[in-house]
Amino acid sequence: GPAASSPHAAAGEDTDVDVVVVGAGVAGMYAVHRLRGDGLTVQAFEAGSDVGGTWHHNRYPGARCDVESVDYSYSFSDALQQEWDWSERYATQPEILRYLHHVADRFDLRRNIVFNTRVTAAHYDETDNTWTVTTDTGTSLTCRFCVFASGSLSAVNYPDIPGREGFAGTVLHTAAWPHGGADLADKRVGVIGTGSSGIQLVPEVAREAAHLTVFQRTPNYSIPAANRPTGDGERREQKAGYAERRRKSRLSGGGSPFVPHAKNTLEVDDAERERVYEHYWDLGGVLFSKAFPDQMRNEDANALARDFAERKIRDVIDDQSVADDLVPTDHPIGTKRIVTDSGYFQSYNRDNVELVNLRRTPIERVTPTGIGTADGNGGTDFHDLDVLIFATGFDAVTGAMDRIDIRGRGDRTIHDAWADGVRSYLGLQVAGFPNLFTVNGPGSPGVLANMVLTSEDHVDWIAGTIGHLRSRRLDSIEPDAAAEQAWMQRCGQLAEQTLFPRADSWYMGANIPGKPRVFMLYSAGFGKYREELAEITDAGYKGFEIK
Ligand code: N01
Repeated sequence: GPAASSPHAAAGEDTDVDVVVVGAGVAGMYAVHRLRGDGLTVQAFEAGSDVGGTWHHNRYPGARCDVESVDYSYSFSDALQQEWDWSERYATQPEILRYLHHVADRFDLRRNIVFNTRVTAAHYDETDNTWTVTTDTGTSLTCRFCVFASGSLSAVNYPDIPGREGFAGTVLHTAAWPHGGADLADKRVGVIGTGSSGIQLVPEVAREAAHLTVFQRTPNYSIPAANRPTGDGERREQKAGYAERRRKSRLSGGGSPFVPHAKNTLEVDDAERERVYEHYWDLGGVLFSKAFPDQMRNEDANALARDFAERKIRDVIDDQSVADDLVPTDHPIGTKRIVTDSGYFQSYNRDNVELVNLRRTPIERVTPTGIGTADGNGGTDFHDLDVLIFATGFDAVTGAMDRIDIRGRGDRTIHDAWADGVRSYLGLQVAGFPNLFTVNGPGSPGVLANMVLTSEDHVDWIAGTIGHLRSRRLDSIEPDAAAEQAWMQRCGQLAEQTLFPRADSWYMGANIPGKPRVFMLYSAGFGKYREELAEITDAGYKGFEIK
């Protein structure tokens, strides 16, 4: 087994390995590299058949990242930064996965990762301060530290729709897409869900399928990616300026080198406002959230941004009665993640694409041959389908860990610890779970920022903290319950200053029935978070108990 091949790091260590890393996506891969480089013995487990996490599983046509590739890439090695060439501004999933495979090869990461193996349990033993990690292949090994790099958007959500199991055609989920691809040519395809995944997928399916029915519960804001190939000159410039680009990103709110306009929405005249909106719209995708500093805080400001977006959306749709159903009406723009698309709304101008508004005509059930929706007159409309695609998202931020039997002090499970609302100190540790670390955990900027940089930051902090303990011959670190509570309160207060709590979003846990409604992230920005984390650490790990 993996344990046998791992030499003990230091005399007197009584565990199989120093660290177990859960997950080999962007965060887990770097954790293996960094912790191993610090002289620790590391064993990673990955449920997928290879590295890549999100980019390994989400292979649906049209999948791309909504952060520019030049930013959504590792910064830990300048040689890596300089040698890798991105072909376009927003790379496709296959290119991002190729990059991650390149990283795994270049740094020889796979030798510390066991694939096709899902961690099912992690139990803390108080008597000897060790963790025992168990997997679905029967492996069980002990370690001093656990690093959960299990992802913020990895626990796949299938909605509980009556009859779902009985569909006789092909069932797919965007986040568990078949590796050989799916044959949609000349098929009647249904897509449930119009979040980022659904909206990226729709134009691709529309081109391929005989007929596409989109089942939309909530219309979403989506902004063209403004994607384009990266030219040689641009690439040279980007590489020459990488250090400065990274420096700006680390000071920014979202982890990429973009800042909002200098003035607030309501401080500029109509002409200037329109110019600023056009500029940020043209930058593409989520960057529109950053047009004005007050856009995510002030409802009147947000309403003006919504008006602009609505005009843009209506502009590209031929039939304005279809546009009526596609224009979002129930949430401020940006409070659900703005989607980055390539021709989404235009898809509805095609003869083979049909929109079903589930607010008006809800799904009644899935049948063996398709989906039945209420027809509005007490009857049922049947939509015949060969393929049914769930683009219904994830149990976000907490779901991956919540599904694992994680037990800390007193045999308390993480599920119990989070039952009344998620708790974490800094998104890095949970009280009662000594030496267990989370990467991009709840209470950190996580998915609100560029996940490659946030992952590197968290892994570096974890490695630094383990180094701190070892050099002082200390055994364990965990947050004080009081510090944790204060931190979550602060996250809640920060969120209250924004419009985020106004949407039924996965940020709020609202997409999962029964999940506590809490804004799960730190919303004051990546740069501000880094500052706070550094202050706390430099003040001798304030709020942590170290023994
Ligand atoms: O998931 P989602 P996603 N009946 O939860 C609908 C990142 N990402 O996979 O809004 C009918 O956003 C649900 O409807 P509603 C990105 O951060 C990025 O699309 O709950 N419909 C919604 O429309 C993103 O935000 C990219 O009313 C049901 C959809 O399913 C995050 O991942 C690409 C339903 C789910 O949307 C998640 O995106 C992909 C039901 N019972 C993902 N249940 C990039 O571009 C759910 N829905 C980088």
